Amino acid sequence: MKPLAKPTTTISAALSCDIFCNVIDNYGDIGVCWRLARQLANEHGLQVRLWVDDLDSFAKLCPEADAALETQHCRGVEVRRWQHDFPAVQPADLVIEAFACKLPQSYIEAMATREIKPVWVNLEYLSAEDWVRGCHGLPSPHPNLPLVKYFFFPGFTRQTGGLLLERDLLVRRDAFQNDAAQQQAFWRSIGMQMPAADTLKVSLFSYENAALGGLFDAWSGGVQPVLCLVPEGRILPQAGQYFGDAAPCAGKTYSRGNLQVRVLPFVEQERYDELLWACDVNYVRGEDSCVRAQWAGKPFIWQIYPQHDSVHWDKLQAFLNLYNVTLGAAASRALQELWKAWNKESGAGQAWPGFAEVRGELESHAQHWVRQLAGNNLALNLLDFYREIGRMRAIKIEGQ
Ligand code: TRH
Repeated sequence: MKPLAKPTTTISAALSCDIFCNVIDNYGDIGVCWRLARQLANEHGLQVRLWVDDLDSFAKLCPEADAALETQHCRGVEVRRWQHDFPAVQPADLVIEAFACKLPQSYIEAMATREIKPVWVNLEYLSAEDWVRGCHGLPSPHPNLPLVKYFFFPGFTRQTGGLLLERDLLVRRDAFQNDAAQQQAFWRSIGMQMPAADTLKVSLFSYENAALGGLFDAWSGGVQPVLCLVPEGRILPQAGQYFGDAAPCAGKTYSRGNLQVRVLPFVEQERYDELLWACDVNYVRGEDSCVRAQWAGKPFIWQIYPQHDSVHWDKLQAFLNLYNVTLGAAASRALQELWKAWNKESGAGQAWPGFAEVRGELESHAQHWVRQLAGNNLALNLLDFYREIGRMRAIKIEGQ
């Protein structure tokens, strides 16, 4: 693997950052914010305060956290409960509102009173759609305060803000994949022996999906043994139902034909990567797990977060268009068929054999894709953006 590009930005340890996270549902909002907070604090030396309005969700990703506390320190980050009565605090130098959550009015007013105004960024959802590159970095002046908010879009091309990637992630991934002892330790940690070499290992993190039974049928009736690892969550009742169990829970194992299903506990965020690295194929969903599956360099199937107006189909197709550019025609067709069947919740069992047939090509492609993306690091881009805004402001003041 090629070494990653050297960080282009060094920021003084005194730089402070407030990240605001409103948990809408599931774990994606807090998943992204928590990952970014740790990176800014631990890799770039920022003083990070993470304001979260749902500490129970946060504690799932970071089990050492105490959801009852108003203030706590976790992994180098100050984690604060974000509640209605917002305390009078000094706003940070860099203010990140995640996914257009609404900042407290008192905080916005306090930002406006700072002599050097904070760099205020709205970190948007990830999308591969073309319009993103035109909107990345755009300013939005506040209607009546001397403040400007900037749109910062993650993405897959150089014209966007890139993706969250820890500095050592790919090195740790490679070390894990080349070390049988680390892999054995992983399997032991989930209460299992290392599976036989001919077993296909699949992780399945997904929303409810009516196509699950068909997929399980394809695996149970297939020629290759399949071990499917299902983290506790929204798909679990359906997985249990398939095996006639109304109370599936972590630790249970089910078998039918050539399929074995094991239910896993929801693990802390850092450990989820190991699950992706240990498997041959990963089913992921939403936003953050989808990015992690890409860093794993393995074939994956993405269940996109469904939106009422069906705009998620455009988003899915935009990603497929980009991802499939350098993929052979047969592999591209097989991948699209399974992804679309899984997202339509119909026909995933029929689409599976085609996908399994091109798995080797999909795996090389997945590794090539990682190399293509790895130099475009969101945290570094964000810090470069911060510096650039500061530089532009200085020029403007000098020119006045
Ligand atoms: O949970 P998600 O579906 O999250 C979201 C939200 O619904 C959000 O509102 C929506 O806008 C967004 O999707 C698109 O999927 P996501 O983004 O993959 O987040 C899951 C997080 O949980 C991710 O950080 C990985 C983590 N995780 C663990 O930490 N441990 C686990 O065992 C598993 C399975 C996941």
